[in-house]
Amino acid sequence: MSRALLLSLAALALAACSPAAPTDGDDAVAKVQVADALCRPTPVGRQATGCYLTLTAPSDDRLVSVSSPAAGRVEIHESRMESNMMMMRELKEGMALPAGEVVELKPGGNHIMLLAVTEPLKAGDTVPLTLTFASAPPVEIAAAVGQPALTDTGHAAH
Ligand SMILES: [Cu+2]
Repeated sequence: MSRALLLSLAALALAACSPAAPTDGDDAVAKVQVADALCRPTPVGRQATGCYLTLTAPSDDRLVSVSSPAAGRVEIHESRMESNMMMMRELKEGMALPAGEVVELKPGGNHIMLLAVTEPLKAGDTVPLTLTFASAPPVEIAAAVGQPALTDTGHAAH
């Protein structure tokens, strides 16, 4: 075999390699994984309550909004301690979801806030939630209603 032929075969092999390399994003409609969805029962006489869940986005994304037929309005909240009081604030821009990272919404931290809840939520009920993301398709889930386990802060603030 001549040297020139060997070189051209090598070039062909290289050329065949690069464009045919499989892309790792072959699942173009990868969904955000949602787990452990739980809403607290509505306190007696109140129409607002918090929901918690964990989100894992396949690529960098953002939880932009949540809706539910069980609530007139749903907001994404953060909780912070201010002067020894737990304060809540709406995250108007939603929440960043870094690729592959498990993002927890939990008591004492970020949570989903159901407002103007139409019917009282009792333990054992389920609440349909639709989560909307900046890039990934929306995800519909049924969150269980119940009391979350106490967190390491020792009290059950939402
Ligand atoms: Cu809240």
